[in-house]
Amino acid sequence: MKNFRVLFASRNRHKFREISALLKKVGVELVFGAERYSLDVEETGTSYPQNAILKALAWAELAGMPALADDSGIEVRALGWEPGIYSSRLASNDSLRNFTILKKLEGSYDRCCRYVAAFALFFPKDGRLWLTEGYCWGEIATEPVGQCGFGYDPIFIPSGYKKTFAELGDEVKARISHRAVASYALMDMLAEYSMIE
Ligand code: ITT
Repeated sequence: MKNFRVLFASRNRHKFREISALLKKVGVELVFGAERYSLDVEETGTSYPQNAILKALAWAELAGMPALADDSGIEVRALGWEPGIYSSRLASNDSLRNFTILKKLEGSYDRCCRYVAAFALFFPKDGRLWLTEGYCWGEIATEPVGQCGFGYDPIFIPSGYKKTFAELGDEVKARISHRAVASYALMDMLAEYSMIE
Protein backbone atom coordinates (compact mmCIF):
# COMPACT_ATOMS: atom_id res chain seq x y z
CA MET A 1 0.00 0.00 0.00
CA LYS A 2 1.35 3.42 -0.87
CA ASN A 3 2.24 5.84 1.92
CA PHE A 4 0.50 9.16 2.27
CA ARG A 5 0.27 12.11 4.64
CA VAL A 6 -2.94 13.20 6.31
CA LEU A 7 -3.48 16.14 8.64
CA PHE A 8 -5.11 15.17 11.93
CA ALA A 9 -7.85 17.79 12.33
CA SER A 10 -7.71 18.09 16.09
CA ARG A 11 -6.21 19.80 19.10
CA ASN A 12 -6.32 16.62 21.20
CA ARG A 13 -2.87 15.03 21.40
CA HIS A 14 -4.17 11.84 23.06
CA LYS A 15 -6.46 11.08 20.14
CA PHE A 16 -3.59 11.90 17.77
CA ARG A 17 -1.30 9.35 19.47
CA GLU A 18 -3.92 6.61 19.37
CA ILE A 19 -4.95 7.11 15.73
CA SER A 20 -1.35 7.58 14.50
CA ALA A 21 -0.39 4.21 15.95
CA LEU A 22 -3.43 2.54 14.36
CA LEU A 23 -3.06 4.03 10.88
CA LYS A 24 0.73 3.71 10.71
CA LYS A 25 0.15 0.03 9.94
CA VAL A 26 -1.49 0.96 6.62
CA GLY A 27 1.08 3.55 5.59
CA VAL A 28 -0.69 6.72 6.75
CA GLU A 29 1.56 9.36 8.23
CA LEU A 30 -0.59 11.56 10.45
CA VAL A 31 0.52 15.14 11.01
CA PHE A 32 -0.82 16.70 14.22
CA GLY A 33 -2.91 19.73 13.19
CA ALA A 34 -2.43 21.70 16.41
CA GLU A 35 1.35 21.49 16.04
CA ARG A 36 1.19 23.33 12.70
CA TYR A 37 -1.84 25.60 12.87
CA SER A 38 -4.03 27.38 15.36
CA LEU A 39 -7.67 26.58 14.66
CA ASP A 40 -10.67 26.16 16.92
CA VAL A 41 -13.68 24.82 15.01
CA GLU A 42 -17.04 25.48 16.65
CA GLU A 43 -18.83 22.15 17.02
CA THR A 44 -22.33 23.23 16.03
CA GLY A 45 -23.45 19.81 14.71
CA THR A 46 -26.09 17.67 16.40
CA SER A 47 -24.29 14.36 15.80
CA TYR A 48 -20.74 12.98 15.91
CA PRO A 49 -20.44 12.68 12.10
CA GLN A 50 -21.67 16.24 11.60
CA ASN A 51 -19.05 17.60 14.00
CA ALA A 52 -16.32 15.41 12.49
CA ILE A 53 -17.20 16.74 9.01
CA LEU A 54 -17.08 20.36 10.24
CA LYS A 55 -13.59 19.77 11.67
CA ALA A 56 -12.22 17.82 8.68
CA LEU A 57 -13.41 20.43 6.15
CA ALA A 58 -12.10 23.41 8.13
CA TRP A 59 -8.64 21.91 8.74
CA ALA A 60 -8.31 20.62 5.15
CA GLU A 61 -9.18 24.05 3.77
CA LEU A 62 -6.58 25.67 6.02
CA ALA A 63 -3.82 23.16 5.22
CA GLY A 64 -4.63 22.29 1.59
CA MET A 65 -4.14 18.59 2.28
CA PRO A 66 -6.36 15.61 3.25
CA ALA A 67 -7.62 15.97 6.81
CA LEU A 68 -8.97 13.37 9.23
CA ALA A 69 -11.20 14.42 12.14
CA ASP A 70 -12.45 12.41 15.12
CA ASP A 71 -15.55 13.41 17.03
CA SER A 72 -16.15 11.19 20.01
CA GLY A 73 -17.80 10.92 23.39
CA ILE A 74 -19.16 8.74 26.15
CA GLU A 75 -22.85 7.80 26.44
CA VAL A 76 -24.33 6.60 29.72
CA ARG A 77 -27.61 4.66 29.58
CA ALA A 78 -28.90 5.70 33.03
CA LEU A 79 -28.35 9.34 31.99
CA GLY A 80 -30.45 9.02 28.83
CA TRP A 81 -27.23 8.37 26.83
CA GLU A 82 -25.77 11.74 27.85
CA PRO A 83 -23.28 13.48 27.69
CA GLY A 84 -22.68 12.14 24.13
CA ILE A 85 -21.48 14.83 21.73
CA TYR A 86 -21.19 17.17 24.73
CA SER A 87 -18.64 14.95 26.52
CA SER A 88 -15.78 17.46 26.32
CA ARG A 89 -18.09 20.27 27.48
CA LEU A 90 -19.45 18.48 30.58
CA ALA A 91 -16.98 20.22 32.91
CA SER A 92 -13.69 22.13 32.65
CA ASN A 93 -11.20 19.26 33.05
CA ASP A 94 -10.94 15.44 32.93
CA SER A 95 -11.18 14.81 36.69
CA LEU A 96 -14.18 17.09 37.06
CA ARG A 97 -15.88 15.41 34.10
CA ASN A 98 -15.32 11.98 35.67
CA PHE A 99 -16.52 13.24 39.04
CA THR A 100 -19.69 14.65 37.42
CA ILE A 101 -20.58 11.28 35.87
CA LEU A 102 -19.86 9.38 39.11
CA LYS A 103 -21.96 11.84 41.13
CA LYS A 104 -24.91 11.55 38.73
CA LEU A 105 -24.72 7.75 38.91
CA GLU A 106 -24.48 7.57 42.71
CA GLY A 107 -26.69 4.70 43.91
CA SER A 108 -27.50 3.55 40.35
CA TYR A 109 -27.18 -0.16 39.54
CA ASP A 110 -27.34 0.54 35.82
CA ARG A 111 -23.74 1.48 34.91
CA CYS A 112 -24.02 0.57 31.20
CA CYS A 113 -22.23 2.96 28.83
CA ARG A 114 -20.47 3.14 25.49
CA TYR A 115 -17.78 5.14 23.80
CA VAL A 116 -18.58 6.39 20.29
CA ALA A 117 -16.18 7.75 17.66
CA ALA A 118 -16.98 9.14 14.22
CA PHE A 119 -14.19 9.76 11.73
CA ALA A 120 -14.40 12.08 8.72
CA LEU A 121 -11.60 11.98 6.15
CA PHE A 122 -11.82 14.77 3.54
CA PHE A 123 -9.73 14.97 0.36
CA PRO A 124 -9.81 18.63 -0.79
CA LYS A 125 -8.37 17.74 -4.23
CA ASP A 126 -11.49 15.91 -5.41
CA GLY A 127 -14.02 16.59 -2.63
CA ARG A 128 -14.18 12.97 -1.53
CA LEU A 129 -15.49 12.55 2.04
CA TRP A 130 -15.30 9.25 3.92
CA LEU A 131 -17.12 8.58 7.18
CA THR A 132 -16.66 5.69 9.59
CA GLU A 133 -17.93 5.03 13.09
CA GLY A 134 -16.91 2.83 16.02
CA TYR A 135 -18.49 1.80 19.32
CA CYS A 136 -17.04 0.29 22.48
CA TRP A 137 -19.46 -0.91 25.16
CA GLY A 138 -18.68 -0.97 28.85
CA GLU A 139 -19.62 -0.03 32.40
CA ILE A 140 -18.92 3.01 34.55
CA ALA A 141 -16.66 2.14 37.50
CA THR A 142 -17.53 3.25 41.03
CA GLU A 143 -14.38 5.40 41.30
CA PRO A 144 -11.59 6.56 38.98
CA VAL A 145 -8.74 4.00 38.75
CA GLY A 146 -5.55 3.89 36.62
CA GLN A 147 -3.04 6.23 35.04
CA CYS A 148 -3.07 5.35 31.31
CA GLY A 149 -5.14 6.87 28.51
CA PHE A 150 -7.05 10.12 28.95
CA GLY A 151 -10.49 11.62 29.50
CA TYR A 152 -13.05 9.14 30.81
CA ASP A 153 -10.65 6.15 30.70
CA PRO A 154 -10.23 5.97 34.53
CA ILE A 155 -13.99 5.29 34.93
CA PHE A 156 -14.59 3.21 31.76
CA ILE A 157 -14.51 -0.60 32.16
CA PRO A 158 -14.79 -2.19 28.69
CA SER A 159 -17.15 -5.18 28.35
CA GLY A 160 -15.36 -8.47 29.04
CA TYR A 161 -12.81 -6.88 31.37
CA LYS A 162 -12.72 -6.11 35.09
CA LYS A 163 -10.36 -3.14 34.88
CA THR A 164 -10.70 0.38 33.49
CA PHE A 165 -9.04 1.43 30.22
CA ALA A 166 -6.73 3.57 32.35
CA GLU A 167 -5.53 0.37 34.07
CA LEU A 168 -5.53 -1.87 30.98
CA GLY A 169 -3.27 0.44 28.96
CA ASP A 170 -2.57 1.19 25.30
CA GLU A 171 -2.31 -2.34 23.95
CA VAL A 172 -5.86 -3.37 24.91
CA LYS A 173 -7.33 0.00 23.97
CA ALA A 174 -5.67 -0.13 20.54
CA ARG A 175 -7.48 -3.41 19.83
CA ILE A 176 -11.02 -2.84 21.11
CA SER A 177 -11.73 0.87 21.55
CA HIS A 178 -14.32 2.89 19.60
CA ARG A 179 -11.37 4.55 17.85
CA ALA A 180 -9.85 1.18 16.93
CA VAL A 181 -13.17 0.01 15.43
CA ALA A 182 -13.60 3.24 13.44
CA SER A 183 -9.99 2.81 12.23
CA TYR A 184 -10.54 -0.77 11.01
CA ALA A 185 -13.29 0.44 8.65
CA LEU A 186 -11.11 3.33 7.48
CA MET A 187 -8.19 0.98 6.83
CA ASP A 188 -10.35 -1.07 4.46
CA MET A 189 -11.33 2.08 2.57
CA LEU A 190 -7.71 3.23 2.41
CA ALA A 191 -6.60 -0.14 1.08
CA GLU A 192 -9.18 0.09 -1.71
CA TYR A 193 -8.22 3.71 -2.42
CA SER A 194 -4.54 2.93 -2.84
CA MET A 195 -5.45 0.16 -5.29
CA ILE A 196 -7.40 2.47 -7.60
CA GLU A 197 -5.22 5.61 -7.32
P1 ITT B 1 -10.84 17.90 19.05
O1 ITT B 1 -12.29 18.31 18.84
O2 ITT B 1 -9.89 19.02 18.83
O3 ITT B 1 -10.49 16.67 18.28
P2 ITT B 1 -11.75 17.28 21.76
O4 ITT B 1 -11.06 16.69 22.94
O5 ITT B 1 -12.53 18.56 21.98
O6 ITT B 1 -10.65 17.49 20.61
P3 ITT B 1 -14.25 15.97 21.07
O7 ITT B 1 -14.97 17.25 20.85
O8 ITT B 1 -14.45 14.86 20.09
O9 ITT B 1 -12.67 16.18 21.12
O10 ITT B 1 -14.60 15.48 22.53
C1 ITT B 1 -14.37 14.14 22.88
C2 ITT B 1 -14.38 14.02 24.39
O11 ITT B 1 -14.88 12.70 24.71
C3 ITT B 1 -12.95 14.08 24.91
O12 ITT B 1 -12.66 15.36 25.36
C4 ITT B 1 -12.96 13.07 26.04
O13 ITT B 1 -13.40 13.74 27.19
C5 ITT B 1 -14.03 12.05 25.61
N1 ITT B 1 -13.39 10.89 24.96
C6 ITT B 1 -13.43 10.55 23.63
N2 ITT B 1 -12.68 9.47 23.39
C7 ITT B 1 -12.16 9.09 24.57
C8 ITT B 1 -11.30 8.05 24.96
O14 ITT B 1 -10.79 7.20 24.08
N3 ITT B 1 -10.95 7.98 26.24
C9 ITT B 1 -11.43 8.85 27.14
N4 ITT B 1 -12.24 9.87 26.86
C10 ITT B 1 -12.61 10.01 25.58
